[in-house]
Amino acid sequence: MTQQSSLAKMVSFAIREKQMSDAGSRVPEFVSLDEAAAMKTGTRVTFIPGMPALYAEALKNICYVKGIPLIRVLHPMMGVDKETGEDRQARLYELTSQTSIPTMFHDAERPRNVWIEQLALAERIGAPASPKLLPDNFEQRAEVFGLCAVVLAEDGLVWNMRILSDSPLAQKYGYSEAASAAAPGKVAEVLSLIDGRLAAQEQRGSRYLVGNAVSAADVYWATMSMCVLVPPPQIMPLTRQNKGMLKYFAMNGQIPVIAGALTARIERHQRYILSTYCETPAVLGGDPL
Ligand SMILES: N[C@@H](CCC(=O)N[C@@H](CS)C(=O)NCC(=O)O)C(=O)O
Repeated sequence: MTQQSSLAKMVSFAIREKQMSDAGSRVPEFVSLDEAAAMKTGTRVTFIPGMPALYAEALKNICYVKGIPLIRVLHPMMGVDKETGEDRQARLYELTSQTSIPTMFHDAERPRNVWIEQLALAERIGAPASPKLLPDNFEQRAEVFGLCAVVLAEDGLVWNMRILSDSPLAQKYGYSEAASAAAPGKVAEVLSLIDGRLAAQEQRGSRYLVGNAVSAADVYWATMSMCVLVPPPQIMPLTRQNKGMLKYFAMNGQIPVIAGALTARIERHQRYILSTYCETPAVLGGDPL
């Protein structure tokens, strides 16, 4: 081995050691919903430890890009408490008039429960030097919101992913045999739209979905695309809690019409955005495997 290559090896080993010890030391703490609701300062977002619930994971990534420190809050699970018989989400409903994950509190403001409001808040409270995720240019902003909506809003990619098969969650999102049968085609249509955009952008010399800079569309898309394209553990580590979910996501990506629409370009963009702009390996809490 030459002196140079052994030096390079030592440096890369040192970097890896640092990354591993960073990841190890970043064991996140979670406060309870009641504690979060009582706080009058800080940005508090609900999570399930060990579980990259997609909208929560995406909001975490958005806040990371915007340099917003987060206080993590335990999102109460669906169902009833075995001991008291009470609805575990009653307090969440009382505070937010809904139960979906994540909810976001900031200082003493009203809670935000929907991605479009959470994004606007993050853009407003982000660090001054952080990237603008909603372009000033209205034409580009329309593109960013349009792309986000076909991924995150009703009847978008994630919505349709949730009704691919029947489950209590699918029932909440309007599962029916007909809707479920149409879902893979709709997921594939969104994938083709994203791929077409990335191809056109590549032609213009841009690695981003809109314009020449990272936007909310890149961060949301790169995160939500995990539901059909699971990144490696260096980006999304395995935990006892997410093992089943990641397996399910990988299976979604194997449904023929979806597999046919997934491209190397989509994969490259996902990996680039997550590893360049977001915290990786993702810090999830829970029980790492
Ligand atoms: N409310 C969010 C979406 C978050 C969401 O749909 N979360 C789902 C899981 S993927 C959920 O928690 N659903 C259960 C519920 O609404 O109680 C939004 O529209 O931005």
